[in-house]
Amino acid sequence: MGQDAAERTLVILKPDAVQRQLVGRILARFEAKGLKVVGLKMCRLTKQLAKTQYAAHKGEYFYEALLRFMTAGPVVVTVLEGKAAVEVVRGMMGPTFGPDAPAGTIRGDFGLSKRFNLLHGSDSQAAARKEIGLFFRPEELLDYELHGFPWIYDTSTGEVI
Ligand code: 3AN
Repeated sequence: MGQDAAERTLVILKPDAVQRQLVGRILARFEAKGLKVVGLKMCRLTKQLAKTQYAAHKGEYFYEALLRFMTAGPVVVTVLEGKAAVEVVRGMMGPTFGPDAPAGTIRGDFGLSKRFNLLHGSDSQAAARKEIGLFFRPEELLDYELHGFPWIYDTSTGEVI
């Protein structure tokens, strides 16, 4: 029974999450959900990497502020794997800014700013593939069996349900 059929998504714990020492608590939520951590690193975005990551927002009134924010300190970047990982992670993050995000979501529970919003999660499978490639070399994504897997999903029929 393989564990590798699942979807992957990229999550960036942004400079405010690192500075507010929320990295462990946020990662713990994803782990507790059953998502599998297959890549994890701490780094600091260069301006060029931030521009590439946020190319879609070039020209927006908040673009320069977004680049300043994302390059202001270290980030933690992780690749999470699981069924419907992109959608599941987006749901756990909540709407873009904390004041609008319902309690129970990460942004809703930890954020108050309309600019600093704690984390990024890929918004589609295509975006996930692209973003994972920006931050991780293939050999930095670890292939391993998660022992809890048969209790996170029902695998008894050979399918992952
Ligand atoms: P999300 O992070 O919820 O996917 P998007 O994709 O709409 O949000 O925007 C990407 C990033 O651009 C957001 N994470 C946020 O940091 C920034 N951003 C979006 N809208 C604004 C805004 N009105 N003011 C400042 N930053 C913004």
